[in-house]
Amino acid sequence: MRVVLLSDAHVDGPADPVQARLVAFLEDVRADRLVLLGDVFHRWWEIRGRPFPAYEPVIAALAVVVARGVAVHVVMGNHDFAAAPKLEALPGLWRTGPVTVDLDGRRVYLAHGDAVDPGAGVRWLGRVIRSATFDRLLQGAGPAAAWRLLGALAGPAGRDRAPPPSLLAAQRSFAEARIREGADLVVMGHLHRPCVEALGGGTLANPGTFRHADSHLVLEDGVPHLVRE
Ligand SMILES: [Mn+2]
Repeated sequence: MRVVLLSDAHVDGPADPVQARLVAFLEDVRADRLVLLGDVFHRWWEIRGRPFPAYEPVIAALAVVVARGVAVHVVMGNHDFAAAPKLEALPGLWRTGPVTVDLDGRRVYLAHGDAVDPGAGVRWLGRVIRSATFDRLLQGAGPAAAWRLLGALAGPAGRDRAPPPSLLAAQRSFAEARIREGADLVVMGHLHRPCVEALGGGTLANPGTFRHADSHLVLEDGVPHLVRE
């Protein structure tokens, strides 16, 4: 089985060239299974039940992938957690949070990876953004103002800061714990740094970022390797 895993595209609407690149990638992807490991969208919200129209081409491309018979699994990230209802409504698409799956007989733990981010600011902002009060604020503001406000909070999609060594260490020790619990392979994104490394009798992999490094991960019969375009 061929599984393609992709993370952190952070697409940001029709004016963002990465969005067109992602749509082309999705339309051409050759895989039995496609895993989108979070932060596909840089700022998703639904105002009065309607998602931002800026992302319609990506949703249409996901429907094309499903129609071609590829099993599509989306693991939510911290930038696009609010896309859950729309993604769940797409026929044939499987949406989860962190989850362990069996791929070619290997136990594979999949998560976006923001749970290991101890940044206090991120946690505080995350709680505010997930509150009912914040949703009421955005509903009242309407789609154009909500788009701008979320853009200000999310920061420019093009920004790519190197993760501090402490965060890389936190991801590693989190992965080690999952391996001790029985995972053969742990795949997490969020840090924007690609890797495939042996860890405590298992393997830690990060697809890196489709946005910046143009990288993704391929599992060929359970064996992971990084692809950089
Ligand atoms: Mn993230």
